Amino acid sequence: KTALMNICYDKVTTTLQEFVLSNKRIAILGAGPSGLAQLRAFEAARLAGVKDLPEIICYEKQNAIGGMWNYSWRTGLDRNGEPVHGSMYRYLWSNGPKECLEFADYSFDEHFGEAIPSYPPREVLKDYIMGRIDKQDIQKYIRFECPVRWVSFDDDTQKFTVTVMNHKTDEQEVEEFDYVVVATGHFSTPNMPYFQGLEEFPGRILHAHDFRDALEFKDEDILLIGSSYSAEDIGTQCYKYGTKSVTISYRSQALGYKWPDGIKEVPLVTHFEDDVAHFADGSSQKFDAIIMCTGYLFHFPFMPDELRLQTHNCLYPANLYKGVFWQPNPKLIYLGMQDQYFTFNMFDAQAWYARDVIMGDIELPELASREADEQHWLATYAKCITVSDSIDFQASYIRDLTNSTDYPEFAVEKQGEILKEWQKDKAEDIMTFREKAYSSTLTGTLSPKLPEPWLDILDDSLEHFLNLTFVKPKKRKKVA
Ligand code: FAD
Ligand code: NA7
Repeated sequence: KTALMNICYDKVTTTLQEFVLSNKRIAILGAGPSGLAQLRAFEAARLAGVKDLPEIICYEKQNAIGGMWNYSWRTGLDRNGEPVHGSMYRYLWSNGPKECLEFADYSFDEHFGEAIPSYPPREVLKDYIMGRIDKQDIQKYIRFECPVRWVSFDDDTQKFTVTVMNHKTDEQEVEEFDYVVVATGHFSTPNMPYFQGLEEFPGRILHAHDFRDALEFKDEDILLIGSSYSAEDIGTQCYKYGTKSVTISYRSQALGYKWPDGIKEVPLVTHFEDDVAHFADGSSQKFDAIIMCTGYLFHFPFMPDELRLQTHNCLYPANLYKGVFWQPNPKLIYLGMQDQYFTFNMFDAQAWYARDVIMGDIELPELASREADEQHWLATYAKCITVSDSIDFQASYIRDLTNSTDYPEFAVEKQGEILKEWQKDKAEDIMTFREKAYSSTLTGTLSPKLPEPWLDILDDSLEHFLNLTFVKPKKRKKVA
């Protein structure tokens, strides 16, 4: 009798669980790599036979998936009058080895059917990101041209209300959800500083967010302000496509690479007089254009203060448990908000963890334990001094997440070592580091090399790149 009662009880609770879970609704805001990782995490559970999946709606401002990788020629406003999300430009090549961003459940070898070099151009990387998505299937979850306008949370009902503008129907939509996943990225809203005299500068003044084509600056003397990834990449791009000179003005620290003739670094601008910039070391120079490579703002205009992440670009934004769950209300989830050595595989690690929490497979501890965990990570982060420390920190953060889920193994520490090699390659020669080749930690495949110097490959299209005759690695002779 007891056994029978247990079976009945099990049935009732299972049905109840199914009922409760299948009634859960999740909003994913943004269909870039982070939002797609969240969709993929649930899809992986479905493929593994999990039935009681929640209902998901993904709201995307643009008219296609891919986020930042969905290149847009537009600047300013899009066709719906919304701020253009894209900051990517023509001729952009991966700025880190592809071996360190490989999805653990979908290798480059599987996607391309052959080995490709370690630093592919933008279109090639985009093709890979899209490759693991079933484009037909995914459309049913995503509402395109639907920028999120506002998110609120009701303490009584414990539900979020999400308001979006559906530009396709020209109507506002309001829906309730149990969880909200914010995956709207943080490299889109320019941080645009002011320097005295800018208003009199006669040439173009733009932010890296609006930079699209290096050829626009051919034969010009250009000034880049800022000294991080955007400055080094836009600077080297412009050099590659025939800019007369590139001057990089730094605030805290020079990039310090061995620059070719035609690129130099100077301290911060103090002020402008007409087309002349004056620098903190007393030097001055005339310029044709200024590109602010001064980073991006974390911008969530659709979030009320009590739900809004407020941080600068760093490896561990405060107020997020496991770098993901909003501490005061962990039903609000932020993906991909870290500065990024690792990208796509880190977004996956976060999305798999978030899925398991939503599904009830991982139980979140109480607020005090969550805060203690966050403090532990923040204290470790505070001890990071070198770039190597930071890479190790992000690798151990990812390992901490993947330890608790079924996301496939991808030797994140080994990838960290590749990132350290990447740093050395750049220090050795910033103009040739993309000619190096690394081995995939998933398949063991050693990438072939580019057949020509990166500086000489001007056509970065997918078609041209895949038609290059890559230099295959020499087979090692067997030791007798
Ligand atoms: P995003 O890709 O920014 O996607 C966010 C999505 O949210 C977008 O589709 C956007 O339209 C949508 N969205 C925004 N606001 C709203 C709203 N209110 N409502 C609805 N939807 C909204 N990473 C690398 O791994 N390698 C590289 O070489 C590399 N190069 C880069 C070069 C540049 C110039 C930049 C800016 C970034 C680069 N990155 C690179 C980092 C890049 O940001 C990540 O690879 C990745 O795109 C981040 O994914 P995400 O989904 O978090 O954000
Ligand atoms: P980052 O990496 O956030 O760097 C921003 C840079 O801008 C950094 O060097 C800052 O100097 C500099 N900055 C910020 N404000 C100012 C002012 N007011 N004056 C001078 N310099 C300033 O942004 P990036 O755009 O380079 O890279 C972001 C992503 O885009 C990255 O992942 C790439 O893949 C592409 P600081 O060192 O703080 O003094």
